[in-house]
Amino acid sequence: MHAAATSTPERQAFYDRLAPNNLAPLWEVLGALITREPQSPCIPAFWRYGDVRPQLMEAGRLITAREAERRVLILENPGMPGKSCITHTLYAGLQLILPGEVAPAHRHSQSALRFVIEGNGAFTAVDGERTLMRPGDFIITPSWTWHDHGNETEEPMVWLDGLDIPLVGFLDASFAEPGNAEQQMETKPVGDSLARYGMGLMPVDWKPATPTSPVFNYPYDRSREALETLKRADDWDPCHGLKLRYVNPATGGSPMPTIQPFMQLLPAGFRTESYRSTDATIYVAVEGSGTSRIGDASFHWQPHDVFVVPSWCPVRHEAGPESVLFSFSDRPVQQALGLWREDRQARAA
Ligand code: 1HN
Repeated sequence: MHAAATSTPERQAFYDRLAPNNLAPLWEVLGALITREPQSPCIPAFWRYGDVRPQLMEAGRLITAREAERRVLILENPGMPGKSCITHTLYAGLQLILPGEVAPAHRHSQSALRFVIEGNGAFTAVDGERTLMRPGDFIITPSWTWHDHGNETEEPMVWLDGLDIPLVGFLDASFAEPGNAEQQMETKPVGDSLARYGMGLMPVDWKPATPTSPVFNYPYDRSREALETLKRADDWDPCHGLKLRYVNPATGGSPMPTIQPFMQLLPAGFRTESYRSTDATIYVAVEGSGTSRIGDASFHWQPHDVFVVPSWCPVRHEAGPESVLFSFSDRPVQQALGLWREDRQARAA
């Protein structure tokens, strides 16, 4: 926006005298501060599950879930090495819990989502209620809720964690507390929240006390059935195929205030039109296979692969067979602040 000012020895000498007084000239940095378009350190990135899985299993031989507290390989955006983030505002990692293991109870101000990758029937407990994890389930651990995980099955359990860690860090609002027992007392039966709040019904006098969804597991069989039924309507969005967002049934808003997840179906051979939005988005391939062009990058994905679309970077997806993609972003934050934008005619990626 603003062309850089010419540097002269006299000006430079002045800047050097400003610095000890904790002063700096705006005109030297204005162009970098206020850009015409988003300039993100986040770059398009891709993780092939077939490559990550052996290293996750190696982590399983080197450290227990108990010792690690959470045995996770962080998916670090290569544009921000060492920063523990997958986009500028969000964190993601792949977590492994082996048969017989426990990941002890704790709580923190960061909100977390889980998207289940492999395994069948290990549990996560949130505020006294366990839910069993199945592939494709979307599970939330809202801010400041107690949570622990355990695997009482015979198979390894792997899921993708998504947290708002960088965002909360930027706001200097991180708090955390360890549980006083490794596992929480079970105070509600399995399935309680879904029955109470997730069936198009609500307890008659219930009023939401927080912006967070009272449902904490959105099982894949139900999400998949919704896509299966709706695909018969045949009204494909040119940029998204058939794309649904997960909601807090009490408000219609996102399940957690900082992260909006989505589930979308692309019919066989479907090519989406070039699209961009200001919310950098993390995708997980669930079914099928395809290719996504993100800026200048091109990634061929299969189930369990993860990829990232940075803010304002044009994306096009092309499905091979019928495909399902899960994704999530910080869209609710941007919308609450009046910052979110999209462009449905993005220059061809
Ligand atoms: C966390 O609590 C979990 O509860 C996973 O499974 C990943 C990454 C950073 C901080 C807390 C979990 C995490 C995390």
